[in-house]
Amino acid sequence: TSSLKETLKQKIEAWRPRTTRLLKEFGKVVIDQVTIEQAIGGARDVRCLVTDISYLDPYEGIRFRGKTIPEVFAELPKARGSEYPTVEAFWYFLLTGDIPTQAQVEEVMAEWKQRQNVPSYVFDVIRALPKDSHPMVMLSAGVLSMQRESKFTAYYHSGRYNKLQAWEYMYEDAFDLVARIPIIAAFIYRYKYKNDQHIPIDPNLDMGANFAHMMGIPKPYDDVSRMYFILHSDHESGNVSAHTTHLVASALSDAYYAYSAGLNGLAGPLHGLANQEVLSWIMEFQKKLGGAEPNKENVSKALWDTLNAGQVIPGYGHAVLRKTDPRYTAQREFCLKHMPDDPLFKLVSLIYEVAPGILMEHGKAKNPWPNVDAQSGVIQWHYGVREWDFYTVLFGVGRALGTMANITWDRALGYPIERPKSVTTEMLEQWAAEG
Ligand code: NMX
Ligand code: MLT
Repeated sequence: TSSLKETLKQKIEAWRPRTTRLLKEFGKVVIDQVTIEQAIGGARDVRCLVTDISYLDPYEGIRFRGKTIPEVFAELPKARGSEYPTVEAFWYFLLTGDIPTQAQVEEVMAEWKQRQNVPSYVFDVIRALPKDSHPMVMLSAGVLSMQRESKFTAYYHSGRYNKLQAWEYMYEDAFDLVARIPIIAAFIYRYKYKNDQHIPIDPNLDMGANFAHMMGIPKPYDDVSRMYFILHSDHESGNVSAHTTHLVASALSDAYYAYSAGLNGLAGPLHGLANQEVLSWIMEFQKKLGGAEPNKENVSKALWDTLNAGQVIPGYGHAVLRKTDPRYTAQREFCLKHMPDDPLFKLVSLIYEVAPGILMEHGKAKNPWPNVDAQSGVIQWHYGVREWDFYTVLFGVGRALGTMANITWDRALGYPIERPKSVTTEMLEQWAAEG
């Protein structure tokens, strides 16, 4: 057993009594109540999920294992000559809550490499799809096709399934999946946009650097990748991709079934696809400008046109956040340091100056501030990934880290099948009449 799995085992065994005690001694303690508005309105703010991997405060934003984004970037071991931690170090941290030593990171890296062999049929499955299929379809289908590899499913059907040990098999699948998904993503990119010309894995590189290498993009795209995957990894449990993954896995479907489903949710324009929508909005805006300089007036007019057409401003608003997303800020800081004069970055900054005021005046969105998606595409664009329908695939590679850590812990803590109760409109009307 690797030291990561051994550490995880100790953490899990130490944690289990906390969950058991809460259930046995305090199971009936009320932590929330549900209003009609929440039942109809997408369960907003209803506290009914538990995760220890990350927590989202509306004003502060995300904390991964209790640490803010700047703390994560400062404290985790970095790749040599890099400004950002390795994804491997972050994976160890998400799973265990501990900052790994350099030796532990190296061990995770070695294990990661052993797990990153993508079966060749995955590429056949992707090639069998119509080439104009959205890259998220290719990613989801590629992930799903690996289901036959599942160690968890084999264990479930082995006749010796033990609830206390099930997490070990989920962990095996989860780790295989996170190691393989960047290879599949890079394959999709080169298949779809680079004449099907591929660059083999470099076994000497960490995950971020290897992804940049396979994409065919020089430094600092390795750091862009590390930053991007870490920032997109997790956003507590209620977001569509994490929640879907958790829900599907709660039926004891394996990691491949669960994450393929999660990716399908990520592909919605109100969720992860918003990063592609931001770029397409900007490109449409520039086309309409016809070479004129963007300024506050023409940006404001374009934003109002979008709102008046009944559409959302992509990259703005959030179901939980009530302030600028710190993931937006982290990427903005990267831009200010590495690409301050990029014209697209300047335009994104100009939008940031006017959009919140317009959304406030419009008066609908509860949060007028930008989210992660408003700032991520411009960095990809700058380093040459201009095929914006690929951007959500990058989100999906990052989100695998959080969701896979979560479903490993779901099994470790024995969370049951998720099955909330529904009611009818008539029942709501009756309760409304009763006050
Ligand atoms: N532009 C225009 N209208 C908006 C926006 C926006 N950016 N955000 C919210 N609204 C509207 C929303 O459509 C709703 O209108 P109506 O009453 O007509 O249905 C009203 O404001 C109230 O919505 P909220 O309660 O503020 O937002 P909700 O929690 O329902 O939805 C989002 C959250 C993120 C889905 C929403 O803000 C949105 O559609 N944003 C644009 C898409 C986007 O950037 N999504 C990415 C989110 C992050 N991610 O990566 O997943
Ligand atoms: C996410 O990262 O999942 C998004 O910000 C959406 C959310 O948290 O609801």
